[in-house]
Amino acid sequence: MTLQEELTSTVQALVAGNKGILAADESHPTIAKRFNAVGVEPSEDKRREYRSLILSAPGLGEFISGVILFEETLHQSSLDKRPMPELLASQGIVPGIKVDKGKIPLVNAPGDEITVGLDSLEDRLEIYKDRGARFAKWRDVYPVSDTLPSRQAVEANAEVLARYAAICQSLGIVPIVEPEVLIDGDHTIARCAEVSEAVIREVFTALARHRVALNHMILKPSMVTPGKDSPKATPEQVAEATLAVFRQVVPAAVPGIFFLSGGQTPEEATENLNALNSRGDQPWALSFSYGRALQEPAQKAWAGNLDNSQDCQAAMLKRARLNAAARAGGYYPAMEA
Ligand code: 5MM
Repeated sequence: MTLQEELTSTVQALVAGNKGILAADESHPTIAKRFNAVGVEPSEDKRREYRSLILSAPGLGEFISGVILFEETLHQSSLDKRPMPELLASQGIVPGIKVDKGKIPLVNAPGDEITVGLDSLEDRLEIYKDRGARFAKWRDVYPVSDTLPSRQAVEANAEVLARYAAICQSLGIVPIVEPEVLIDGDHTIARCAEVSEAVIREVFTALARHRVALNHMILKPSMVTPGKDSPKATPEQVAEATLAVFRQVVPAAVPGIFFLSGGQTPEEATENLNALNSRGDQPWALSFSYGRALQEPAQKAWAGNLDNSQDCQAAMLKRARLNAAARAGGYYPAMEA
């Protein structure tokens, strides 16, 4: 297969059916926070146990097309001693990998951060690809206030995101481009829309500058919502505001917009996705690439105890199934029961 054919086949597999992507790529500090919340002491063994459990939930591949792994997981074996990428392949799921190295303060831009990890990215991607990864993910983060993010942050983060995406495609790896506009704060939905539009516009300007093929990438943005300390918007308001922005700035050549959950509850994230998919045909597939909103109930059910394996897997499957229904606009709250 040529590199172009590889990219096409991976994108098609990721966007297929009513499926979405599971973000299971928490760095060590983030997964430690999640484990502490359910009373589990974080360790390499516990991370392996938990991730092996959710990834082997029977039938997960019916609703999940791809999983974003953290580097450690890509090299681990499941509880039944199969390399994790092999376990995913047996479920019909494409393995992916988070490749950014986190954020640092952006010099001369107080309050803003820049994502790092471009150094030696090619070498790391070759290793990840040998191990089975077919797509990658890089996340930039933008805080929202009256003055943030600064213009420097918007431009600098877009530039690195585009360089990452170009490098991935040159090696036959599909880039997931994740500009996360944070939900923290008390801003209005209108302010979130304004920031989202500026951020995503700049991202696509940089992607064009670096000649990234838009048909061979996936966008993973935040939905347009009010800040978490402001009154909530209804799913219909979120869908309307989100589509108003995305129709202005996301080219139709992009095959899929796979939203992050960003601090929404599992139920909210599903309802909002359903509202997005209930507003008629759009140029792109609108799906999910949730971390917390897919995993929170599974983590609670597991609570660090293998005796809870079945409940943990059932909780994982339930959220995956309901979000797949939302991707088709066929979710209704009674399905939660
Ligand atoms: C799963 O969390 C991912 C990794 O975050 P850290 O590097 O900060 O540990 C994160 O990139 C995630 O993929 C996205 O933020 C989407 O996850 P949510 O939970 O917002 O849906």
